[in-house]
Amino acid sequence: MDFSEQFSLKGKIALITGASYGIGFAIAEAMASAGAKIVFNDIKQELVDKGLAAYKEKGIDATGYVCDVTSEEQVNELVAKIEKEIGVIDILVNNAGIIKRIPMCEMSAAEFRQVIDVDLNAPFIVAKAVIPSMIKKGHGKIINICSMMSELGRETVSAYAAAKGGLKMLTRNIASEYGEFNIQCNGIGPGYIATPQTAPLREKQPDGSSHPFDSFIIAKTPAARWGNPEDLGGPAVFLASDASNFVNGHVLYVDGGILAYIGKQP
Ligand code: NAP
Ligand code: GCO
Repeated sequence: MDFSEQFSLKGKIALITGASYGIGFAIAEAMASAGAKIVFNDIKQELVDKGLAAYKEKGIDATGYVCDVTSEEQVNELVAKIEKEIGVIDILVNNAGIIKRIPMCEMSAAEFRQVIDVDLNAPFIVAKAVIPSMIKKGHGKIINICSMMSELGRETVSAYAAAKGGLKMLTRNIASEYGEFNIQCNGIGPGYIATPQTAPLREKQPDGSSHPFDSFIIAKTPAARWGNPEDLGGPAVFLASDASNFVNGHVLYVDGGILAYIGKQP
């Protein structure tokens, strides 16, 4: 086999959840470049339409559906519709996610549950919906978008860290339970990436100076920069391709080295 073929996604159908923009969009773009047929969902039709226009602008013939990934009924309908209209899903990227930055003792149980619902329960629901057909087909790739907060905590992100820590273990458990069916389940742990989700941490201060958190992250990252969504494309293609057929239950941190580094001395 030509070595580059190992990284090809030609003939594969990839479902990336929450991929109208941000990290999911960048991963979809990379997978499309590697030959995959892109299918995505978002919670609102207007965002699906916005995503379709953005994909078209990039020359990508993506298919988009409205689906709230926290609803098992909607997810099962989505997967059945994809299988009927496009084909069996070969690659699932559980990307959809939210964060609420609230001090734990000020966070309501409902707010905590909402984050867990989207960031942990939904990846379970979507993976459970696609695995049976992957087993029948004899292969499958599941990539869960974890986080540095799968490993570390910080103030105000208790629900998010709990969800992403759980997602790391769900990743390992899917790998354990379904590896024998030639299904590989791995995680990608992005570091701090410049997307709408982290925009509040990067906005300029009224006096035009950098946000303190922005400076903090730059000092904590050996690469001395925020990540871009495009930085995640290559790692995602690797984990979606035959090149990673013996990689299972692993979380690949794409963080510029932040998890390895104590931080620049002030
Ligand atoms: P983002 O810009 O906030 O995009 C999240 C996407 O998920 C949006 O399209 C959003 O749609 C969708 N979504 C949210 N809830 C949904 C639901 N119930 N059903 C369907 N779609 C839903 O986030 P991002 O920065 O691209 O992050 C994507 C993933 O990477 C998330 O899992 C996040 O936790 C993770 N991550 C991000 C970073 C970072 O620094 N940005 C780092 C590590 C991990 P709406 O706009 O309609 O809500
Ligand atoms: C935060 C950030 C992080 C990033 C990411 C880091 O508030 O600390 O939003 O949680 O989104 O998850 O890997």
